[in-house]
Amino acid sequence: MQRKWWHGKTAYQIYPKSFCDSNGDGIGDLRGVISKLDYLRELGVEIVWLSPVYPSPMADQGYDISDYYGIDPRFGTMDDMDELIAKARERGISIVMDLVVNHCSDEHEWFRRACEDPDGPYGQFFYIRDWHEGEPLPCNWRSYFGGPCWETLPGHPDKIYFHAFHKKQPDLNWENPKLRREIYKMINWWLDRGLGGFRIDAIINIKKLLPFRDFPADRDDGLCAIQRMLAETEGVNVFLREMADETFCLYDAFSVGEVFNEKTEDLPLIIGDDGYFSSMFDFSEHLLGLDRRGWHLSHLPTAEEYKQAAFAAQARVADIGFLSNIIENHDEPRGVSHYLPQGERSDAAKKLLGGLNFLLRGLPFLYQGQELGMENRTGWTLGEFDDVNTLDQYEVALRAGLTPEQALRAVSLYSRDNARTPFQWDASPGAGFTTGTPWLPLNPNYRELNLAAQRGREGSVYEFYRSLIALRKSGEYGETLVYGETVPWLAEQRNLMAYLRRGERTVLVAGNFQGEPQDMRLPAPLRKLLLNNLETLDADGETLHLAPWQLAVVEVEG
Ligand code: TEU
Ligand code: CA
Repeated sequence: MQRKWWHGKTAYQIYPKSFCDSNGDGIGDLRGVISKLDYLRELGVEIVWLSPVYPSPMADQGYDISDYYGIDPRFGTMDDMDELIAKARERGISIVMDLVVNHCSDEHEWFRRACEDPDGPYGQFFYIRDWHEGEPLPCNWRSYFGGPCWETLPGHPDKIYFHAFHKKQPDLNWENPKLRREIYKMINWWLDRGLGGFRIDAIINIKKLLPFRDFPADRDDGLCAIQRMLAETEGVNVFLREMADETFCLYDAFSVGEVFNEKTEDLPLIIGDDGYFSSMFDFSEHLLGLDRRGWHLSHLPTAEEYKQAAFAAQARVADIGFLSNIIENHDEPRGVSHYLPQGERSDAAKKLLGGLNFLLRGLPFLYQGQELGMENRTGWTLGEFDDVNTLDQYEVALRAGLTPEQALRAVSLYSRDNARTPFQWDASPGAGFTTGTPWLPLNPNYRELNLAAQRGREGSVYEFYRSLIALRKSGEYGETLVYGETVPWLAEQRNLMAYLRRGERTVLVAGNFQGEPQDMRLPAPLRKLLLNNLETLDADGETLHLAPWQLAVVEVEG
């Protein structure tokens, strides 16, 4: 496998709206991010992915972009962005932006012009069809945020346009070479500004199954999940290859795809040596227990399910390329509230989950606050939710017959807003995030759970993450942890998640994924203890006696 400049780095996702507010308006901003660059360096991250900061009406929190060449005034100015890129670079950090090109905002100039003249050139930038009241829609696909994928074109009662997400996010027509050229031009404009690369949003959706057609309904709304069409669609690889050749490859830029529903045989095309993306997220753990019929029918994953999914993903990719490994992002509940049993909030368990994920082969991505062990917010009321997805799922649950209380409980477990509550810097009012009123309520646990309480405190979750990052960067073990193969160890032993990373050296990662002690046979004699989430480790010649939630990282004889 070819070596790449980013392989040995740790990446970190910032959700700008909730990271640090510099001017007291309750909304995080770029000057806030700049003020925390030294913090990010101290943590050890070297790639920072910023969720969208472009001008946006915020129907989907910036994932509805009305100008690809600007910065939303809520977040700052283009000068702030340039300063951020430059100051980050001085600290050895590459800035990666979000590339949202499956759709734009209905307030983007392209869409406005398409509405003015649907038969003109900008009409071809979207999927616009003729339609009359009473006729069936071109297809019965359900948009990700609920309801049909079709909406009346403003000003044209006899025309409709396609949107895979919110109706304020019209899909761009990638079949049109003019549109594709506009996108590539914009990507290169940003790369010329010194950007390290992009995280590429919802990208598998850019190829539509054409002509549009129906699938059997999967709920009583007569619609069918849009993912169903993705399974039948061919040809997305052609667009993405072209995009890479025209943009990322010219700059040796980093690119990580938000790829769902990929076909195994396509993995080399996607993330192989000459793949069109540097990396792609591993969502196999995230998908565990999710029921497409609604969050209220979903179940939380068990330790065994988590382990098997992670091992399967590692085996599937093996040495084809690098997955990007996460326990959470801005679309998911907090990993520690999702993958650990309900109510389990010990630091040991949080470190176990984080360490098991971080040390897998691939590129580790942390999501802001993960390094503190931030948790789902509890006690949500309906009115406190901002996220469109959550509000839709609440309706879905009500329609399925749940009481309002049951529906609220169900969506509280899965809401994307759990990850979007402000970063907990300290115990002051506003959590050090803002001097004003935060745009989304804080998690009330910020008084105890915050950076100030953990920084420099031996044994804190934060210091544990710093050690993980340092170990992966170390001269002695870096090579093994970055490039070594992953070999599951005793995969059948219940609630034990253990694996070897085998490279120059052999490192054993052994996690007791339960609240009871558990013994584990060693694959080879112990050489050295590298990391431990508890104070002591009980081992004899052949066995590790793991305490509840214990994670031990040890070098063994190779
Ligand atoms: O998410 C794409 C995506 O596939 C979502 O349906 C995701 O599965 C869902 O949010 C989970 O609840 C990306 C962004 O990450 C997300 O924030 C945006 O809302 C979406 O694209 C539209 O741009
Ligand atoms: Ca602000």
